[in-house]
Amino acid sequence: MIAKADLLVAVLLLCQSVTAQRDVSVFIPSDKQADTGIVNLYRNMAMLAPDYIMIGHQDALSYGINWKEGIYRSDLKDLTGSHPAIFGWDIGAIELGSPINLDSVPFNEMRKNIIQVYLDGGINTISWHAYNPVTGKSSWVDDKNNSNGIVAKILPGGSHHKEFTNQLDKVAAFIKSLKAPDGSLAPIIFRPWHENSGNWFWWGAIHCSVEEYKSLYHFTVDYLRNMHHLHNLLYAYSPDVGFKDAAGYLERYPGNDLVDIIGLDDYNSLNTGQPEKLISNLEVIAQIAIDHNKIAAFTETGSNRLERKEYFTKELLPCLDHSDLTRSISWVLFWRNADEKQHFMPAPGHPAAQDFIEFTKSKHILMLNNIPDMYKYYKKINITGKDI
Ligand code: BMA
Repeated sequence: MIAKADLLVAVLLLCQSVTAQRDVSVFIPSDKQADTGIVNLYRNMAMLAPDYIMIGHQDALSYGINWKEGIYRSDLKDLTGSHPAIFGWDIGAIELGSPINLDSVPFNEMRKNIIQVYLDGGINTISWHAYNPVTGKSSWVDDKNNSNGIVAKILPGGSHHKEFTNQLDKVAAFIKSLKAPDGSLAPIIFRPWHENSGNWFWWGAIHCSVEEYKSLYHFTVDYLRNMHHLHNLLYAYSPDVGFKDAAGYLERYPGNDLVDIIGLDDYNSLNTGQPEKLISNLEVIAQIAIDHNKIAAFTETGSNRLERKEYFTKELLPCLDHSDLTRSISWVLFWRNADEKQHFMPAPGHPAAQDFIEFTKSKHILMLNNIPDMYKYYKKINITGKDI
């Protein structure tokens, strides 16, 4: 007869071995012709995902709360000694032929920084606050209550399809220009048509049907992948909050052959005092990722100005570290440090600075100086000083 204690040990061992035995060879990018850098990046992210969460910051290298040089400096490096592991960029306005993006970041400078991040083994992710190809206005709509029907007009057969493909040609030209000295293109996690469950962008839920949204995403991937032969991209899908379960999240999901990252933008849950809502959202995306051999990521979040000084250690970390599922989120990206009025990361001297330093000391949290070159092949990755 097996003693109860032995049975318990056996069950515990079985549970522990789930992560250890994870077969990362099943993590294959949705692009079957993906460049080696992308294949290795995806595999390495899968290897780290069960135990570690990488820190990301939008426009980290372009400017900080009180500086604007754009010379490979970041508020996080000034504060902690390391840049973040994930670098967020936005190419909104590239489609207008503008030399600077919607937040005044020069594209020439962005290109240099993206290539340098790649050479340093860090991860670049690009969002796109695309201007409206029909009206010429910004991504944000004037009327959130009524459908604007823009998506229908830019799909194949629509009155403004050509304007849309012109936009995509400019996006493709920028991505093709991200060339390292060895001729390889910097691997990029592209995150188009984000926060589509809200109504604030022209591609939002009220403005297009489920099928139109899926067609928009499908057309975008297909055009970049097959027309422009870009194989240095992983694609992130990142709706905003509002879903209750996997079925809700997947309502507008474009499809497994188009998406690599199961993302979430959530500024709402913690800023309205609902950690249980954030935990539930993260668990939903983590489980979807596991079910489809994909990677889950907290693609946008933050607390503007960090007025709750212990936001990182007392609010966010307990949610990220809540369960095996929440811990399996690959990264969390905080929005940009525009100035004193709008910033989501502390700089030295900020009231939340010490709390962020403590947060980065968690054994689950990784910055750029913790991770290996993400474009190389490893059988196993050991993170020094962060033993799990
Ligand atoms: C918003 C704000 C804006 C910015 C936009 C695109 O959330 O940060 O100031 O223009 O994102 O980066």
